[in-house]
This record gives sequence, C-alpha cells and structure tokens, in this order.
Amino acid sequence: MKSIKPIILIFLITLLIHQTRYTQQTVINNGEAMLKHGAHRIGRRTDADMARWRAYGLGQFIHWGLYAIPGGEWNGKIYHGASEWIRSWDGMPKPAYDSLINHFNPAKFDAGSWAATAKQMGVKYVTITTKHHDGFCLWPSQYTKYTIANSPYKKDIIKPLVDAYHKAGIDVILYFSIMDWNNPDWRYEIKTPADSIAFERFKKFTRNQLLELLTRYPSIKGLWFDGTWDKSWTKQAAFADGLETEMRKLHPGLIIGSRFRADENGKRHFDSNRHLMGDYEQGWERKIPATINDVHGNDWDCVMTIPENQWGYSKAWEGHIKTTDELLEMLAKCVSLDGNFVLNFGPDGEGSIRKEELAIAKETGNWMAVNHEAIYNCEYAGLDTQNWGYFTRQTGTDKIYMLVFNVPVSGALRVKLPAQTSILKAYRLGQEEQTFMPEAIQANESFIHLKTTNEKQPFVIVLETTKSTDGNSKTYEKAKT
Ligand code: JFZ
Repeated sequence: MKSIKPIILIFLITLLIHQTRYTQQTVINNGEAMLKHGAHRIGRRTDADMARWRAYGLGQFIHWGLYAIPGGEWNGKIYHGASEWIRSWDGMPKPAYDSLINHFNPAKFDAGSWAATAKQMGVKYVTITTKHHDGFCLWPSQYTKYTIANSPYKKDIIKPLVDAYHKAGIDVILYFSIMDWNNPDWRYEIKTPADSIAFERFKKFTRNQLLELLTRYPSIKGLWFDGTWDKSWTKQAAFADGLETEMRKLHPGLIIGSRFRADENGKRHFDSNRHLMGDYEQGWERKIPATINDVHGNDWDCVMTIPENQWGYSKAWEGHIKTTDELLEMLAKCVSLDGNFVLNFGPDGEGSIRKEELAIAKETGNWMAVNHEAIYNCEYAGLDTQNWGYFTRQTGTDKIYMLVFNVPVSGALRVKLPAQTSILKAYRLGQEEQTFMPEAIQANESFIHLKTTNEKQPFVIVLETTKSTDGNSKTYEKAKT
C-alpha cells in the first residue's frame, strides 16, 4: 500500500479539526442544536394575559372580505373550494376579483349586532380577518390603496368591530395573512436578484402594516397569522424573529400563535429542537387532537368551520353542515384536552350573518347559558376518558365536570378517579337539586346512575371531589395477574 502523501494528511487533519469545532459550535450540552431564531421560551407562558387566553374556552372566528361578494360563485358557476380562495380559481379572472373593491358596500353591516350574537353565544374572544390572502384591508391602511377606504363603503370596519366586541366583554385578536396576492412585491419563492429586491420591499410593507395595526388598535390581545407557508417567507427567520420581538415590545402581553415564523432551518410551528414557536400551537385547524399526549403540554386552539371547508361566505353552503350538537361535542373535547375551540362565521357581502349560522350561535348560547361553568376557566382533568363523553376540571380545583354526549343504554356512567380521591357531591349543572349517589364498583371507580336515558341534549354532571386518606381502596382488591 502506498503511503498517504503528507499534503493529503494535513488536509484530512484540518478537516477533522474543523468538523469537531463545527459540531461543538452547533450542539449544546443537552444535545439540542443551537438556534438563533428558534423558540423564545420552553414550556407554557405563565403571565396573566396568557392565563386569560387559556381560560376562554370558546371563541368566534370571522372571515370577511371581498370574497363575501361572489360567495364562491362566479358567472353562475360554483367554485367548490373554500370561497375565500376563489381568486386562485381559473374560472374567475383575477382583474374581476380585484375590482370587487368597487362593489364592497355592506349596507347591513352592524358591528353591534355581530357582537350581540357572539355575546349570546357565549364566546370569550373573537378573531377577525383584517387582511386575507387577497390583500384587501378592512382597515384604512396607509401602505396600500387596496383598502376599505377606497371602496364605496369608505369607513374603517375593524375599529367598530373592536369597540363593539369590547363593549360586549369579548377580547379581540386580529387575523393577518402574510401572503398578499395584491402586492406586486409578494413572491412565493425567491429565484432571482430582482425577486429578492421586491421581497425586501414586501418585508418593509408587512412590518409597516403590522405596526400600524398594533398602533391603531392597541386594546387587542393578539395576532393570528396565516399565509406563512411559502418558501419566500420561511427563509426570513432573522427578519421575522426581529419583527416578533419588535411587536412584543410595542404591545406587551401580545399573544402570537405558532404560525408566524420559521426558524433558520425553515422549520415552522416547532423549531428544529421540537420546541413550540410562539405562544400556542396553531396547527389544529379543522381537526382536534386525539389524546392529551398529542398536545405536548402546550397551549392550543382549534379553529373550525361549520361546513367542511368554507371560511368566507359561501352561497352554495354545500356538503355536510355540522349540527350544533356536533360542534358542542368538539368544544367539549377541546376544553377537555386543554385547548380553546373557535367557531368560524362568514358574513355575506351585505354584512349579514346567514340564518344557519345565527341558529347555531343561538343554540350554542342556550347550551352555554346552562353549562358555561364546564367550559370557561377549565382544564384537562387528568382522568381516563370514558365513552359517554369528556371530563373538564375548573382550573386548579377539585371540581370536575362530566360533559355527557353519549348516554349508555344502561344509564350508568363510569368514573375513575385517582387513588385517594373521593366524590363529595354529584349533581346536574343547572339543576343542583338533581343529585346522584355514586355507586362504588372498584377501588376509585364508580357509576353515576342516570335517572333517565332519553336526554335530548348534551348535559353536565358536576363532581365535587376531595383527596382523602380513608378512600375505598381497602374494600376492593386489584386482580393478581
Ligand atoms: C388558511 C387559509 O388559507 C384559509 O383561507 C383560512 O383563512 C384558514 C383559517 O387558514 O388555511 C389553512 C391554513 C393552514 C392549514 C390548512 C388550511 N393547515 O395547517 O392545515
């Protein structure tokens, strides 16, 4: 075997040293990559603003913009995709869409009546679209001409909504799409130096608009970001991170979800070390985690449509339309897994909320009027889920709620409590005189026997529990296996 030439040897040694140095620089003690633009925090936020957000339970989403005018229909043809995406449909010419600005004049818009609907429904927060992907601004932004100010309506839409919802005691979060189909500087991908120059302008524009929103509406609680998945934006880790810091400084307590920025490796929602970016997980869109393990101890909310996938107003209103009971079950499941549930509404081009949505809001509100205690300020109860429904717990207490959606034929609801915990009192929420005597069936396991099995609506049973040392664990023996 020929000996290795000294020059190659030196090269190899240099490479090895460099490699070791590089590894030392990028890996910190616990095996995590050192990230400049990863998560700012590990674990949940512990401040009062976030505690308030966590306690909401139920929220409302509003998608409103120019897309409400066609409502998913153009020249008699129906676009079966989400109506707010109609501009991307071959069947509708883009100039025709863009000129809808000349027709936006919602004569029936009344912020007070929207807020009244939301209040009766029992929502604690609302997320409102200020600018969707089409780029049309519902506030008179000074950074583009494509705003409400240049529509026949002229007046700011966001201000009266923020005021009306606040008056109704409902917190406001503003939705903002980073992707902007109207701005000529937006790029899906940066391929040329010219793209890069344009996108730098776009970044300035985005920053201006966000600071403008925070300055104009200082009482909002948070920003809900969208349209952040394209290659152009996911490569802006340093810029987006800086902007996040700037927004938080301008607006202390601001709540931002995980859909705003990517880390330097382009990782979204969770950084390269799997830590959540932002204050809560924003990936639960039209889906709900199956178990508590799926949320990894993070805050989260689920945003849900009433039809399968329509956010903006849809004339056709086709496919499976969820019922109030289905939606209430989703709400219960979300809260039982430590999340908030946010139901979407898509008002029409005139500014009216459609009757089907009003009916669901009303029915939800009627249910909430009796059962809100099991939703607001509640958390994961730490108990085994049973087939009859969901458990929630009043945050930090021993008060457990059983949200019953599926009544067993036997009328016997199984409850399994942690060791040394016993039920002091069991009663029906809203009908305190209707009490139940739990039947102990095993150590820390009981049946609540319902008096009737033909319930018409989901209902709640409250369990006041206590930790005790004389639990019934002595009476029952575990099977030896
Ligand atoms: C986005 C928008 O494109 C849509 O129009 C609507 O505003 C919705 C709330 O958000 O759509 C998404 C975004 C993310 C996912 C799916 C649809 N996702 O993460 O699965």
